[in-house]
Amino acid sequence: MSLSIRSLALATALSALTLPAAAQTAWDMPTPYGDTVFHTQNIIRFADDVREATGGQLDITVHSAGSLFGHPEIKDAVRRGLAPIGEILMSRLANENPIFEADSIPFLADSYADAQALWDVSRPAIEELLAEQGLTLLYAVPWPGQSLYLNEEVTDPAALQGVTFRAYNTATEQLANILGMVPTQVEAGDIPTAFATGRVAAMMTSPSTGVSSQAWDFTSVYIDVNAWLPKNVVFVNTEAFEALPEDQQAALMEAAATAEARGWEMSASETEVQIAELENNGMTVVTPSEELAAALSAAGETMTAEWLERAGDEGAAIVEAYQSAVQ
Ligand code: PCA
Repeated sequence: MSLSIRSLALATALSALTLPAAAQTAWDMPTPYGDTVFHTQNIIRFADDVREATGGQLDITVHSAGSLFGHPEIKDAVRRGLAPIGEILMSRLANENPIFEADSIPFLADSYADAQALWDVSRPAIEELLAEQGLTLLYAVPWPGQSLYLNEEVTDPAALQGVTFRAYNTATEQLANILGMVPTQVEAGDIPTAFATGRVAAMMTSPSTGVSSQAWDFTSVYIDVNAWLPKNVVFVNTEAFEALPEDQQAALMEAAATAEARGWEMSASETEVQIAELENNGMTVVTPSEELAAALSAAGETMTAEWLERAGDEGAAIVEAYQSAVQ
């Protein structure tokens, strides 16, 4: 070998050796909802932002629709480090602490301004609860307001008695029980099958999930109740986070703040669009009758009282801080 070829070979070998130091970190990110859902779209942009800000060094691959871990498994998978980062519906953690489901109490915070105020006052407690499990909160984004999907227009709340109902957390289960409905837990991706096989006949969810599950195929009436705005949270395994170089940690946090602001805007701006989409596909869009509105608001009051009992002093402090913020 000539000297120059030899030094070229040496240089190549050396650069191969130095590669691992600059190697990228590849993170798999399990999420529960489908690719067309705005939350997932926002996460895909978040991953793009992180990739760009780190010059490709932190590369997050989004595994949507429960394809890597099912929704019920995602939090533990991230806690145990099986996946470094993930997303869930926050109120799914209500069995751990009622603070996680404050955003699922009907009519406590039913506008974007109120939902923002509730998030501002509950965020520190949520951060702390997650930190105790080795998780670092990145951001939270609400779904549009939750409304009723039925097969016929209901004006008298008595007509809900005995109707089978698709629930997605303990709060929706509790609400169904108060209204005399029969709840069954069904993941968002399984909604069409649950209706098609007759397991459920009604649900309460956002216009976003109504559209992504093509609710017009199995329900005909959308009652615009707009009762609460439950949030998805994105969090990272704290050890995995701390293992990143500091500039990447900062880039991740910055992309998270951007994703939070963008997600709230996406949520608000798609509410009307998705209700129109339900209507365009043949659903009847109505406002609740006075009787139905009264029954739902009474259910909300019962649920607020029961939640305050469960959530103790910490819950009371959050609700007080919230109420003085929105006054
Ligand atoms: N969509 C999710 C949670 C709340 C919402 O609007 C679902 O129905 O499962």
